[in-house]
Amino acid sequence: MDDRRLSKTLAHALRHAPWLYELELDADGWADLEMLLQALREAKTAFRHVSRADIERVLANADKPRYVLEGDRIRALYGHSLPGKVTHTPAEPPAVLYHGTVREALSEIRAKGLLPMSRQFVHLSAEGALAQQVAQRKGDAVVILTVKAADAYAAGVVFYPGNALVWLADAVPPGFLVFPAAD
Ligand code: HQG
Repeated sequence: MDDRRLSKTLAHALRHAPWLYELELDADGWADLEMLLQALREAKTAFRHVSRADIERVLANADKPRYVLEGDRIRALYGHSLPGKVTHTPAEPPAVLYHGTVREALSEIRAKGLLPMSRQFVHLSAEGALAQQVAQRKGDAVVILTVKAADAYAAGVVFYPGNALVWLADAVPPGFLVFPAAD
């Protein structure tokens, strides 16, 4: 089994297009594991023998927690782009968070702040190094923005934990962002 491909297919099914797998997600983004396994078996020949053990292995070996398997159900922790919004529970964020982006996006971000774009939430990182990795997926001219999360929270911006290192927000106005001096 190609675990990387399986992980990417999980993202497709649980974050982006469950309807293509005839999956029903509840308001918190949970899907029934058995239904997911059946859908994967039918969707791709490579997955025709996929089992719970394969999913458990992919989750256990992942570089970071993206999914949670609980009893007979599974959900993506963050990253959703579904039309219906998945519920996350608000919480107080760390004082400072980071967002990795690319230079091309900066003028828009200066004007409008961070917006969810094609996802349901803005994705923020608890560590600069993670923000760096996130941004490198987008291009070479990487820029790390510091988010004054405590100030934003005090001003009413709502944050939600995704996993230990990923935080979500509906949007972050430009006044709570620190732009690097050179940009
Ligand atoms: C940018 C991965 C113009 C934003 C990662 C980013 C992450 C704006 C892009 C998770 C903007 C959206 C999410 C504005 C934001 N104008 N551009 N006003 N506001 N942007 O992929 O944060 O590995 O939807 O800077 O690790 O890059 O898949 O978000 O460049 O945690 O588990 O618009 O996905 O997780 O891009 O990444 P994305 P992201 P996994």
